[in-house]
Amino acid sequence: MKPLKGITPEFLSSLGVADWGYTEDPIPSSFEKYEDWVERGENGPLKYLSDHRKDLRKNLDSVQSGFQSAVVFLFSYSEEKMALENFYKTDQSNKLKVAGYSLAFEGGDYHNVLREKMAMIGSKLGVEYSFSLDIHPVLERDLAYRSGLGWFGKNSMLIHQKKGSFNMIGALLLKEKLGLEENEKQLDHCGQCTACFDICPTDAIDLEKREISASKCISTFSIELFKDAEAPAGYESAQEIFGCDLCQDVCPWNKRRERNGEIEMTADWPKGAAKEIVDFFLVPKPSELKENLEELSNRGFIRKFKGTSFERTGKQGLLKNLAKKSFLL
Ligand code: B12
Ligand code: SF4
Ligand code: SF4
Repeated sequence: MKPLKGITPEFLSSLGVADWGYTEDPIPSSFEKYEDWVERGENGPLKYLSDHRKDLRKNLDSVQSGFQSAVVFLFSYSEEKMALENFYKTDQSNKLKVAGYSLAFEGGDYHNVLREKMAMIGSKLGVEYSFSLDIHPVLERDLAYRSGLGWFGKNSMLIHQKKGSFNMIGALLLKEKLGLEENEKQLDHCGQCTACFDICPTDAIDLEKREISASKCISTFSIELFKDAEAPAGYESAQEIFGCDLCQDVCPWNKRRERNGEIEMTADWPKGAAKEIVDFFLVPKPSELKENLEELSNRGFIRKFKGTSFERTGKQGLLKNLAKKSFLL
């Protein structure tokens, strides 16, 4: 990783930055692809992608008025993801699975954690900025693509050739140019591989179009829907109860890193809220987990999981996820 305007790579790494890129281009290269996807209804229940906020994604100027440049970061959670995978192999594990990002950042909601980290970088840069971090009407994979941070995989993940795809994307949108060198855009390295398509339990990936159907993706059902809803076919027997990493687990660009010993194991994992989540969701027998969740009051749930990714989905949302599992009927 290169230094960023006098900020050392060591400092950036200490914040979990796997790589960063820079672009002065406010226009996504794939807006038409996104619009077509939405027009075909592939956003399913995610209405914020098709309402008035859709067109805001055409130009970064709608999010940062007077936009001149963006510094884009990949925040890695490969280390915690590897620790989680190792945990799944132990006798302690109840064999249920959750999205790796939810157990990274010490179990804290990445929106809060990464915002703080980017604010530290922003203040070192000494510039005025606004954030783009998931909830903003920005095509963030495209922003990372045009900053040279990766290519769009067939599973639609932004994949970095050296750092894989277990990275969250965050950006500082600036009203001035920093005049930094822009990386070359990364070429597609999926080749003939179809591993993500082959593994997806709900058939959510369209290989040719290189997109996913949000209605069929386990992540939509299990994270974004808070009340009773129909589960996508294939969900009932999958081990995933909150989000899904399957199409990344099998990706050779993640596996290669693991095989080559490039991922440093997090020694002290899980800690903080991550430990609370592991102990509650990933240790008790699935039927006990369901009972424990039912017994917890809504307030008790919020107290226990405040500041984590589970807070938003909530007790009812998680009970809905468990209710659709065939092994719990
Ligand atoms: C809506 C959303 C979802 C939805 C829909 C996902 C989807 N694929 O659309 C659901 C709930 C299913 C979801 C799931 C997940 N998500 Co999500 N999600 C988003 C969100 C908020 C918007 C994405 C969006 O606009 N979708 C519309 C589709 C059409 O766009 P897209 O998926 O970005 O795909 C673009 C590229 O694929 C590109 N493209 C594809 N092929 C080609 C080919 C060419 C030639 C070109 C030019 C372009 C191109 O065009 C598309 C439009 O830009 C973003 C945050 C953000 N503001 O961007 C996070 C985001 C995409 N999610 C993220 C994550 C981590 C996940 C999960 C891994 C979480 C989990 N473990 O459960 C899964 C992964 C599922 C998957 N395989 O995509 C990260 C991805 C990081 C990365 N390295 O890619 C993001 C960027 C959040 C963040 N700030 O880090 N997510
Ligand atoms: S996250 Fe899971 S359900 Fe969604 S596309 Fe990937 S493998 Fe399929
Ligand atoms: S699993 Fe294969 S096809 Fe899918 S994103 Fe990774 S390299 Fe591309």
